[in-house]
Amino acid sequence: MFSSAVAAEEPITPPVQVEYTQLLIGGKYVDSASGKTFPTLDPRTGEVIAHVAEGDAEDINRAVSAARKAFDDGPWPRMTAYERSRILYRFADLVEKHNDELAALETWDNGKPYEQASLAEIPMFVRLMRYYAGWADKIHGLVVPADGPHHVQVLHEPIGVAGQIIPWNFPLLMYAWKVGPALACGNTVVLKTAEQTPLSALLVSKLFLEAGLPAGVLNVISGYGPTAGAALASHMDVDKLAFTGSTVTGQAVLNLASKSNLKPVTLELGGKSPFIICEDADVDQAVELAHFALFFNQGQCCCAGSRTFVHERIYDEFLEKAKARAMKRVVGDPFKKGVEQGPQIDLEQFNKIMGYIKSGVDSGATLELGGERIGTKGYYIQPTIFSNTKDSMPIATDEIFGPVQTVFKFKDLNEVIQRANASRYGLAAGVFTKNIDTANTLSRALRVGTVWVNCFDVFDAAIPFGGYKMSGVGREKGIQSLSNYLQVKAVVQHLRNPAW
Ligand code: TXE
Repeated sequence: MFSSAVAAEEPITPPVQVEYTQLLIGGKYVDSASGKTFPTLDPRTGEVIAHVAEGDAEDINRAVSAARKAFDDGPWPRMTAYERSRILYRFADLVEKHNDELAALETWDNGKPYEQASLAEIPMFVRLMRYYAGWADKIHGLVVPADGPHHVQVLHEPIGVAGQIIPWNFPLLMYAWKVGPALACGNTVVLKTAEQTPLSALLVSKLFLEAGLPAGVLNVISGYGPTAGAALASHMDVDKLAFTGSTVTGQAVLNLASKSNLKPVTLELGGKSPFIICEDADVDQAVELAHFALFFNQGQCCCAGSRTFVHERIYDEFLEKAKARAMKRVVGDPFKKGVEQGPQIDLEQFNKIMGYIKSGVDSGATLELGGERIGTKGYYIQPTIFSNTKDSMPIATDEIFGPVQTVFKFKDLNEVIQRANASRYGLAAGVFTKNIDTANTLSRALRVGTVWVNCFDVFDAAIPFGGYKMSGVGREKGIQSLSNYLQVKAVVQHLRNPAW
């Protein structure tokens, strides 16, 4: 039996009200130009939480104009870097003060456990903002020694208006990853949130205005991808595009960017990350970490450890213990204390995951655990485990983005390296071993942007994150993210008296 009975109970009333449902353009909350709205749904029930202004191409135009004006006429890029830094710090303080309210809205709109949002995600948001606030007045160029009678400066300037498109799995954290570095570098922003989760970005942006962010510096558009998102990606007056989402949509926005004004694009896309458990591993610890690596956030993580490779000597013990752990996973109303797993984001994702579970069974993998919907309301899925999975099956190659763990057996390091790398993705990997030589060998051999050794999902603000191969282009977080939002200008000055 799963510890999932709570899903059947009446949903808890969220301890928060929805106050902001309009678009944020030029420092004001406004209706969409068309007057249209769309419903945002509670994943616990499928019921409407609120109707939100639906931005489309016309609203993107309005938002880009506002961002353009705030960039070209100021004050943002012309303010002192110290003053920009202070606004970001003030914003972080306000977010910290409103931690519980923001966490409640995030849980309501997304379905993630409230404890996860309030104890981890909002504090991480605050940490990210303070990290970028700290950078704002430390971005500077170089003076380089060039041949000839020249004084050469390399200036780092803000790139201009940044268009940013984010997904629904970590609405506030994705906001922080994108908006933090863009504003710290002196850019202005038009942010398009995911249609499934528009609410928390609208609330948190109100705090930004309260912190003193000038009008037009940050504009937030709720709306759909093919309308608002595509208009942003193809806008001629947007100087840079940052996108997080599926690989297919990433390809589409790259196309739109290249066909319009060749704006540079950073992409953070899908993954199928291997989690490799070596023969010397402590099995109990490995089970717990592999469980966390896959099931965290309902399995809706781009870097989820979704291919669990276990050495053959400990495979049987691992599988039994992994099943026992997953059976104890507490699934239910995410507002309830102690709940580890809430509902999936929406019906579309729910159907996609159930389709993959069926495909796993149909293609001959062994369904060790779960595989069913929980309850009749909302999008709850049992923690699910497959074994006897062939590397070529769709459940082994595709991003399922749900609570489905697939366990594979391996014999030696060379074999597991080859199999782990045999993926079109290259976002992240986990390695579990006590042997430092094994850890180093795997870390170097795996073609991924992040290797977590004896840990997983460590997301410090200073650590760069991004993918190899079809998992993306560029890095976010850390010092690396700043270069996404900076232009480099060389100023070459002829010296009349080179002796000095
Ligand atoms: O993603 P989309 P979806 C993966 C995951 C999931 C799958 C589909 O496997 O099951 O993607 O999810 C906007 N032009 N990830 O459909 O479509 C859209 O409005 C411009 C991995 O939600 O990529 C939203 O704001 N924008 C991932 C954002 O793109 C467009 C997180 C993401 O939506 C657009 C989410 C268009 N034509 C899903 N079409 C990760 N890397 O973490 C859509 N959008």
